[in-house]
Amino acid sequence: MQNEELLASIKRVAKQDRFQGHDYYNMDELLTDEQKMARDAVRDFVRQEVSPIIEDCYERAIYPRHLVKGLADLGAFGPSLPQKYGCAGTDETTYGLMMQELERGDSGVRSAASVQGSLVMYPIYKFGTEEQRMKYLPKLASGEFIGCFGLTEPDHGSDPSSMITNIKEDGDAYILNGAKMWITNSPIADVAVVWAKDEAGIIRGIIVDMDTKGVSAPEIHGKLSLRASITGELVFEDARIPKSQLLPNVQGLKGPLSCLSKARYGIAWGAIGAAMDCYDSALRYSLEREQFGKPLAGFQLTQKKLAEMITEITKAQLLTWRLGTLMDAGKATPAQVSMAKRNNVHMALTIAREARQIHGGMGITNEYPIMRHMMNLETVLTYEGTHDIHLLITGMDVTGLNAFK
Ligand code: TGC
Ligand code: FAD
Repeated sequence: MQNEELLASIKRVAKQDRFQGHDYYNMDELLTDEQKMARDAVRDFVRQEVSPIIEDCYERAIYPRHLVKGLADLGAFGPSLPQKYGCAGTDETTYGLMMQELERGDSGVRSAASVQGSLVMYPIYKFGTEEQRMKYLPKLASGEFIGCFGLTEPDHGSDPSSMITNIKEDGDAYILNGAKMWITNSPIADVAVVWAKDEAGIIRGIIVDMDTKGVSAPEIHGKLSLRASITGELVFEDARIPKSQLLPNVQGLKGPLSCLSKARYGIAWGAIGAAMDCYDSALRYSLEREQFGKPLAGFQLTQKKLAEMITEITKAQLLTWRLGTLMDAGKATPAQVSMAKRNNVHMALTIAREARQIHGGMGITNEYPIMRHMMNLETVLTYEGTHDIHLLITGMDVTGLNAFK
């Protein structure tokens, strides 16, 4: 559990964060001034608040909860939701750029923002009543409340439609039973958006206040990835949830899946941030480190690695910027989002592995961010739909044949 003493013990290092963004195809020319300002504000926040503490948090598996206030002040929680609910009302590209910068800092920090915004606030906004929106959204936007999203179960991960968590009517309430697994932020959450089957077997979303009797959230320990993020279970034992907490405006798996489309979109941008950080570090290291009397960057094999890295980053930037414009126009399909999530996370993981090689032995230390990004990206490759699930989504989209059933 995260207590104040633990948070106060987080070490701040004075080491300079020398990251600079990479923009080989002048992508900045495609961005508005507002988009660039939002990106740069998050970049500064990461430099000042995340970089100095992240290695210590990662090593000791501490979720830097004190960052929540700063993230809220940046508008990182649900930035594209309306201002009426305490959000910034930005476009989707701005949201993406913010996720890119946060994941440049650490995938766990981006996770904190994308779960809160896309998986908790978005369903309440999209599928909730006005009363539910007013009750929860301002508090989630300001960071007063932490939210979590319960879809995955111990025996139902890639196939959430087989879930067994359920609600049964009892007077003015639903009785919720079941268990969710691998839930980001559940041990520290104030509120959970939980997906459960009703008595007709239809998947419904319900907002659960975490202090409800019969609700618990044991922490999952022993993660060797995403260590600066807190993960737990959600256990429901005859938890009595008022009927007014049901999200009335969606039924079926498309409810949680449409939230995932938003979050996967953010991950597509986020992965570019992690990749840029690895590339940036590898480029600098290879120019400064000499072997055989010249910089590593002067060897053809190193140049091959660096040239392939910046090529893949640039392709991902173009793909993702275009996806952002489709999102803003309301035209992006879930399959297009899947392609970008899958491509970009794999691209970032490949770059992290190559960057690790360029750093030689130093690459395995926490002097450099590489190994931390690499370990984090193993989770990112799996959550929000695994690498192979997204491949099958693309396969189904282009062939019209469903390989899942
Ligand atoms: P299927 O029959 O294909 O679809 C059911 C209904 O949903 C619709 N749909 C979508 N709607 C919106 N957005 C999407 N992305 C959608 N994908 C499908 C679909 O049109 C259909 O609608 P309708 O009206 O006909 O009912 O469902 P299926 O059971 O065959 O499953 C398909 C599959 C395998 C692709 C899906 O189950 C899937 O994506 N599985 C992966 C599970 C997953 O991604 N879990 C993520 C858990 S949350 C998480 O990881 C958070 S990490 C947080 C962090 O820290 O950042
Ligand atoms: P499985 O579904 O058991 O898959 C195992 C392997 O089998 C994978 O390689 C998969 O690709 C493959 N596979 C499965 N089906 C097929 C198929 N049809 N064809 C080919 N291969 C297949 N979930 C939430 O609901 N909320 C959260 O906040 C959340 N946060 C997470 C945080 C972390 C750190 C992690 C690790 C996970 C989180 N998840 C969360 C859960 C995550 O979404 C699941 O781990 C993911 O969907 C995969 O499910 P699984 O782990 O059960 O793997």
